[in-house]
Amino acid sequence: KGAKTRTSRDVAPNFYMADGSVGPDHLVHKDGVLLLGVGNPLLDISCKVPMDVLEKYGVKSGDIILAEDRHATLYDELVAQYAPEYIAGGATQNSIRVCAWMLKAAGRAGGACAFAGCVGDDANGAKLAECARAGGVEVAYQVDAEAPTGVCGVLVDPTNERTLVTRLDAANNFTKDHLETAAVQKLLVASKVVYSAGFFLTSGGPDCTALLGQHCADFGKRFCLNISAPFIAQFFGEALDATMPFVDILFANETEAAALGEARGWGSDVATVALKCCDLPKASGRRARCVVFTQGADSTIVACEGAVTTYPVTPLAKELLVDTNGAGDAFVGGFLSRLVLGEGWDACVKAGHYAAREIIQRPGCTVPDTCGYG
Ligand code: 26A
Repeated sequence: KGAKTRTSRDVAPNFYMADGSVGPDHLVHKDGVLLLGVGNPLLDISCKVPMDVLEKYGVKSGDIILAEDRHATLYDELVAQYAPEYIAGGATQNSIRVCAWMLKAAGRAGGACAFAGCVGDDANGAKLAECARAGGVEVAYQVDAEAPTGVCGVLVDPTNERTLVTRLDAANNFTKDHLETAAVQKLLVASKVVYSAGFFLTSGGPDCTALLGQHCADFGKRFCLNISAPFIAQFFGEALDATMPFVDILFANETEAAALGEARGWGSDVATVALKCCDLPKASGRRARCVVFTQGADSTIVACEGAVTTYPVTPLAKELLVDTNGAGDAFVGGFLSRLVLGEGWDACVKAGHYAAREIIQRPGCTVPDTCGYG
């Protein structure tokens, strides 16, 4: 509250209403950019490993962590001994790719989704760009000549659980200046919704989310954030606090919601945590914050303006489940694909559930060529 809200007339001629007039809400850029994501571009190095690899590197099955010195040799070991699959990753970019895939099926192919983040000047960075473009995502990467493109070790253990050990490298060197370049400003101004995974708080940090969030608050767009991992709730509380006033839609899964509740002294009941998050102060008084918590195969909850709505998930037969890695990212991609089209929460959640269900039937956060949603 309190922040002065400019109208879209300040930024004409970029914004047009569906009828061609310039208007403050449901802004649509004439070039059609609907969603901009900013986050850590990573190449996933995914392998099946025995339990002793987890023990050797002191990681717990299911953990999501930033690599420390003791993980330095992990990546070479994976490459040398465990025949990895290389899959384009990075939580934010995954969601943006899934959103582009869903939008394509809705007849909005090309130019609808864009992503910015920092990669190295190397083959892995080129591979990520190629994969994003092939998926219909326009990329505006910052390129760091000094550091390699970031990687995420995805350790699939015999219990079929995934442990993610991320070495950010170049992704960690993303700077706010990059958001101020003409290439990114063009996308930001053109966008209708901006999304970052909470992981981005570890690299770009609250200065970057504040720039993105303030832009959205000023121009009546939505800024969306994901908690992404329990460690963000536990150890990046200050960055989260600084970002939260700008957040129009907050996403998390049940574990992250509980971690946030515990860190704030709200307890771990997800509905309670959701309502508490709704009530945190907001920079723009334009619309109430909406909080969306997924719970795996259990119902998704949406909290907004004091009400909690529950959306059951259709169970997937066990034998069809391949890999839950990226399920949360896919849910967000599906959800945002309907949000940018101006649809309501029911349609957003339905699309989120569809996208997540597709992605868990495949390795990593990858999509089939065609999307049957419609
Ligand atoms: C800062 N960290 C830890 C991370 C990540 C991450 N993306 C951004 N920052 N750790 C894992 N991921 C990505 O999460 C996806 C699964 O949800 C992985 O690259 C993987 O594709």
